[in-house]
Order: sequence, then C-alpha cells, then structure tokens
Amino acid sequence: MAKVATADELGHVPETGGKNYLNQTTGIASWLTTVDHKRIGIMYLITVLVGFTLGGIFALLVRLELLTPGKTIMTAQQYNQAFTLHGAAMVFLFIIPSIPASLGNFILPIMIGAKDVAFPKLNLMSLYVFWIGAAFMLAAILSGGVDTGWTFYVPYASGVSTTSVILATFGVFVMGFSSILTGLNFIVTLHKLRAPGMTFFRMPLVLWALYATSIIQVLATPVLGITLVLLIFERAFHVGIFDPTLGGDPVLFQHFFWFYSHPAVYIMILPGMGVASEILATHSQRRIFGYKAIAFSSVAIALVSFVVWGHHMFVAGQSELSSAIFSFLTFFVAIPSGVKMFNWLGTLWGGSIKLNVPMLYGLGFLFLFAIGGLTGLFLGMVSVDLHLHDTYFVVAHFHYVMMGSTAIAFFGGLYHWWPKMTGRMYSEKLGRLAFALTFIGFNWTFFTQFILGTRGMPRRYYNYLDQFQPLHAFSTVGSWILGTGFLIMGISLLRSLKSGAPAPGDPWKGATLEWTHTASPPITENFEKPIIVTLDAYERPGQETH
Ligand code: HEM
Ligand SMILES: [Cu+2]
Repeated sequence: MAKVATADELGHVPETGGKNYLNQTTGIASWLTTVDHKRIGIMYLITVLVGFTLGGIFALLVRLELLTPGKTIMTAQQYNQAFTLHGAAMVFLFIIPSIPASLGNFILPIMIGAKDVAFPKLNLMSLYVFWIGAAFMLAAILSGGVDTGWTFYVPYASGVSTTSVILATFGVFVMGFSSILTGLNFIVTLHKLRAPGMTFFRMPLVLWALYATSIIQVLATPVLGITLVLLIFERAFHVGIFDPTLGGDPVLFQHFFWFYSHPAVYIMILPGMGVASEILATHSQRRIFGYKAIAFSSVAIALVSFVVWGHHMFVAGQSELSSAIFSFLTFFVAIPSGVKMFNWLGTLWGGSIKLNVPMLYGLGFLFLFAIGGLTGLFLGMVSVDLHLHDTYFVVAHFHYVMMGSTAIAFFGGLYHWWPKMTGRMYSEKLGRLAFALTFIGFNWTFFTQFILGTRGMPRRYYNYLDQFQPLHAFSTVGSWILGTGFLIMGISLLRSLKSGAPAPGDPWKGATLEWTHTASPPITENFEKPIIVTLDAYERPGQETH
C-alpha cells in the first residue's frame, strides 16, 4: 500500500483531500501574479498586520514616553514623530484597508456564490498600488520621519515642519487609489456577479456594510487626494492656497480634510459592524433580528457621514450657525447606530450563544462600540466640545471606536474565518487568553484617558503637570497588558499554522455560503458546481424564523 502523506508533507490539510487555493500552484511568483481574490486577500492581510505591528511599536513608545513628565526615553521632537507615525500607520496602513481589503476580498465573492471579483486583475493592481504608497510612507519614516500629526494640518505641514511631509502625503495619495479601485471592484461585483437567487436582501449583512463602505471610498477618497496634492504644491512652491502669510486659508484645509476624514471614520467602522453581524448571528445560531433595519442603517450611516464634518471644527473659527447645524446633524448618526445596537441585542436574545473566541470578540465589540459611540455624542455638543476638544477625552473616544470597535471586530473576524482561510483550527485556550488580555488592557489604557481628558490633559503634549502623572502611569501599564494580548494572539495564530487541527468545511454550523458550500480551504474556483440560492440570509433549512 502506498504511504499516505502527512498534512505537513502535502502543505495542506488532507481532509479536503485534493487541490485548494493554497496548493494549486506554489512559489512566490505564483502569489505575486495571482488574480485569485483569496490569495490577494491573504497578501493584504499580511500587509495590514505588518502595518499594525509598526503602528503598535510606535504606540508602545509613545505610552512609555508619557510614563513620566518631561523626558522619559525620547526628545520632544522624537515624541512628535512617534505619535504622528503611530497615527498615520494605524489609519492608513492598518485600519482603512484592514477589513475590506483583507477579509472582504476573501469572503465577498464566496458569500454571493461567485468565482472571483468582477475585475480580478484590477484587484491585483490595487494591491501593488497599495504597496507603492506604503513604500513612500516607509521612505518618509527612514528619511527623517514626519511630525505634523496624521491630520497634516497647515500652516505647520505646508511650511514650518522640516520633516518628510511630501513623501508621507504622497504615499497617502497613492494609497488612496488602491482604496478607490477596491471600492469600485466591490460595487460592480455585488451588482453583477451575485449567483442566481442571491438577491440583495439575501446577502449576508457584512456585504451590505462593505457595499456602503465602497460608496464612501469611491466618493470621498478623491477629495483627500486633491487636498494632499494641493498641500504638496503649497509646500513645494508656496502658491498661497492654505498658508495665511501668502494669502491662503488654513481653515479651508480643515474643511477639505474632514470632508474626507469624517466619512473615512465610517470606512473604518462600517466593515467592523458588518463583521460583528456575521459573528453574532453565526455563533448564536440565530437569523439576524431586523435584517433590513441593519442593512439600511449601513447605507444611512454612509450618507449622513457626508454632512457632519464640521463637528471637528467647532473651535477652528467656523461661524456659530455652521457649528449649530453640524452639531444638529451629528446627532443623526446616532439613530442608525442605535438601530444596529438594538437589532444585534435582539439577535442574541434567546440564541444558543457559544462563548468561543470569535463570539468573545463580537461581544467585546458591542460593549466598546457603545462607549465609543456615546462619547461621540458628548463631543458633538458644541458647549461640551469647547472644553473637551484636543484633550485626552477625544483620544479615548476615537480609540474606543477605531481600536475598541473596528480593530476588535477585525480580529474577531480573523479568528472567525481563520479555519476557512488556512484550513487549520486555532487553540481555543490561547485565543481566549489573548482576548481577555486585550479587552482588559484596552479598557485599562483608554478608559483612564477619558478621566485625564475631563481633567484638562491636552492631546499631543510631550510634557505635562505632575498632577496627571498617576493616571498617565496607569494608562501606560495598561498598554503593556494590551501589547501582551496581541502578542499571544499572534502566537496562537502562528502556532495553528504549524500544528493546528485540520478544519472541517463548516466548524461553526454557519448558514452563509462560505461555510455551507466550500471546503476549508476553498478550491481556487471556490465552488465545485455553480450555486443557486434558495434560502434567505442566515436561514437554515427547517429553522423557525423570528
Ligand atoms: C456615533 C458616532 C460618532 C460620533 C457622534 C462622533 C463624534 C465625534 C466628534 C464630535 C469629534 C470631534 C472631537 C474634537 O475634535 O474635539 C470626533 C473625533 C474623532 N472621531 Fe468620532 N464620532 C463618532 C464615531 C466615530 C467613529 C466610528 C470613528 C472611527 C472609526 C471615529 C473617529 C474619530 C477620530 C479619529 C476623531 C479625532 C479626529 C482628530 O481630531 O484627529 N469617530 N468624533
Ligand atoms: Cu467626524
């Protein structure tokens, strides 16, 4: 009898028996020239995880510096660079591309029963464009860094700063094209490649979220692109667009910047909300409660997000009338967010909830997003924001939404789809430990900053009054717990690649196509036979509906 090869000799899990997208072809070149959305998703995944690690290292340095007032480990100039590079890496290299380009690329075509995205070559090109942009960013870091803050506010960025502003902003400009192209690709794919029977209202909710996100990516990103080009011109040729000493208007820059960057915060959060919907429905064995309400609220959030940017500028010199209108409109964002919250809780109600690793992250998301969203309403009130603007309260708020909500949902999604992507199960024990440390460390670090902010600790300051030291030291210790959580998460995932048990096609008893109709890992074409969809979203044959 012939010797049976072990999983490691084959380089894949024998359970699926034969070829899959990982072993169909081998070698680096086969990856770099692939047009398979799954491989492109994996390459994005590796890229954003590198971005996250880079941003994380700068974060730990920033927190370490703030352990004591005055100098702890670096100079004031180095501190300005450390927080700028932390913010820029986290926003542009990690959180914006995180869910759509990595997990989204992997699951979107499978979830609608398609073989690939509408434009597979364009998809590969988007990845290369992203790498080129990231290379400019790296060049900026290596050639002296940037110290403007990730918002590149003028006139400091256009004239005063002596750091590599042009390289960094050009990198962001280039990465924007990647974002736009991915958005276009997803919109066309969702319109054109849904399998027979897969109507829009049968799509898993993460796809509605990715659809809404794509609309923002396509409509808002060009505004940032043009703004950055103008900034580069101003800095290189002193043309007088933004610089007041040349007759320009610095507030104009803020309008342009936030016209993109407020919608961009929804590029970050909507996919997180979508992933949460998948996790909560799958691991409570429920159909989503209020499906249409969640789907439409994603689109509503995308639309409202375009008319609230002025809430970042209450103290920037805009008229009182504008502030009043922007404040009023900001509160509208809370309505669709609240609708989602209500329906997620309704989904969990009476479900058979499994407290496994993805579900822990899903519940963590609900808790942290509640805090992040509600504190946004505090800031949306003009009278309150006058006190809290540019304090640690704002820092705490946006970390609760960007990291507490989006990043937690991303890592929950990573555990959720890990068996599908790699064909391996991870250690439940290590995963839970990683979650516990991350969750505790996160609140430890950032809840403290709400208190610091209300007591008047300003944001982006190197030095501070002695009275703030205990809270700063407390927050820094939290960052070490948080860092340990991520380290253990990394170990749990890497170990699973080497020694994880083979994953069955559907380890979760899921109801969406990637679980019901593909192997783990899927074959290159995704499905053996063409798909015809006869069930509603999250419907399992014979299961009662809400
Ligand atoms: C219920 C939803 C939200 C509301 C009402 C809200 C409101 C606000 C307001 C009023 C500010 C300005 C505070 C100031 O500068 O003094 C702000 C800042 C910020 N928010 Fe939100 N927000 C919400 C959700 C989000 C989400 C989902 C994200 C990201 C995923 C986010 C990220 C940020 C960031 C990054 C800043 C700081 C910008 C800066 O000054 O650098 N927010 N938010
Ligand atoms: Cu905003």
